[in-house]
Amino acid sequence: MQMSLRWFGSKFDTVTLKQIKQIPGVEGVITTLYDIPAGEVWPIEKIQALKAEVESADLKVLGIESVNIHDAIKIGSPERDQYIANYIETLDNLGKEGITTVCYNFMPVFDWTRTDLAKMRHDGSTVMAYDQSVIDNINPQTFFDQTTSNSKGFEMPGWEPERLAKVQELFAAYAEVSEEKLFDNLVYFLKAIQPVCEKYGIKMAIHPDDPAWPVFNLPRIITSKEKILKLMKAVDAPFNGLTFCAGSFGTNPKNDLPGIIRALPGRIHFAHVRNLQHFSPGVFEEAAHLSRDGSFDLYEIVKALYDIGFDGPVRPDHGRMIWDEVAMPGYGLYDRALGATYINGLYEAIQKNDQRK
Ligand SMILES: [Mn+2]
Repeated sequence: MQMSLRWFGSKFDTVTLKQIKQIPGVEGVITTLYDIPAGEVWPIEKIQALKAEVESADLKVLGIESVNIHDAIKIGSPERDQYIANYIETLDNLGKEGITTVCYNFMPVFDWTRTDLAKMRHDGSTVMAYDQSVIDNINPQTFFDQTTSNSKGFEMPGWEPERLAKVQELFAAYAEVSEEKLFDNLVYFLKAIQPVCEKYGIKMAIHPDDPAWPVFNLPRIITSKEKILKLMKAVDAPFNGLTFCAGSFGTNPKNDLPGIIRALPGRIHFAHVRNLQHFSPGVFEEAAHLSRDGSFDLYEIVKALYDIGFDGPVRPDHGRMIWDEVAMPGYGLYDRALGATYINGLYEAIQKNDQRK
C-alpha cells in the first residue's frame, strides 16, 4: 500500500507539495492536468513538467485522477472513435513517462452529487452531505447552478463549467442511453484502449458511481459488487480494474465494503478510504475517517485490502473542513492528513499483528 494524497496542481490547489511531503508516510500524489478539458490529448511536455514539479518536492506521481472520458464515448455518438484515439494518445504519453495508474469514471453528466457542500457537523466542522429529497425536488440546471455557486469559487473535479454550462443539452444527448447501452459503450472503450494499456502496464481503475444509484434518472453502472464483477468479466484482463472507493460504494448501506474488496484480488488498482454517517435511506453526510465517527468499519476495510495483497496507491478521501481552513470542499489539508495518519496506523497494526502469528 502506497499512501498518497490527491493534489490538483499548484495553480488550483490550496495545499502545497511541501505540506503534503510533511504528512508522515505519504509517498506521493495522485494528480491530474486539471485545466485540460475532457477529450483533449495531454501533451507529453505538460506531463513531464507536472512530474518534474512533484519530484522536485521529493514526492512521486503515484497515479492520475482523472483522465476524464468525453461524453461522446459515454453516449456512443459517432465522434467517439476520435475521442478514444485522443485518449489512447494521452495514455501513450503517460506510459512513456512511467505513469501507470489511471483513475476514471463513467458517470453521465454529473461525476458525483452532494446536496450540501458545507453542512455543519456535531463537532463544528463542515462536511459534504446528501439528501435524496433535495434531488427529487430540483431540476438539474438549478442544481448545477446552486452547486457551483456554493463552491466558494473553487472549480470542483467533475464539475467543469465549460462542459456543464449546457446541462439541458447534455441531458438530451443522454436521453437514449440506457444502462445496457452505457455498459456496452464502456466495454467498447476498454477494448479499444487495451493494447496501449498492455504496452506500458497501465492499470485502468474505474471509480464507482457516487451516489450508487441513478440520479436525475441518468443510468449508473458501477454501483455494487455484482456490477463491478460484471465489468471485470466483460473485459477480463488485469489492466481493467477498480478504484475501490469506500465513500461511493458505501452510499448504499447494503454494499458490504470489505466483501467487495475480497471479491476483487488483483483487480483493485487504487483505493479511496473514507467514512460516511448514514441517517436514513438516501440521507447521509461525510464523517471523519475514524470508524466510530461514522457508519463504516475502517479497520475491516484496511484489513481486507491487506489480506488481498493490495499494493497500489491508497488515499484518504474527502475530509471535513476543520481548524478554519478554506479549501475546495472535501479537499482541505488538515482532515485528509489526519485520515492518512489514521489509515497508516491501522495498516501498521494489521501488518505487525499478522507478522507475529
Ligand atoms: Mn472516491
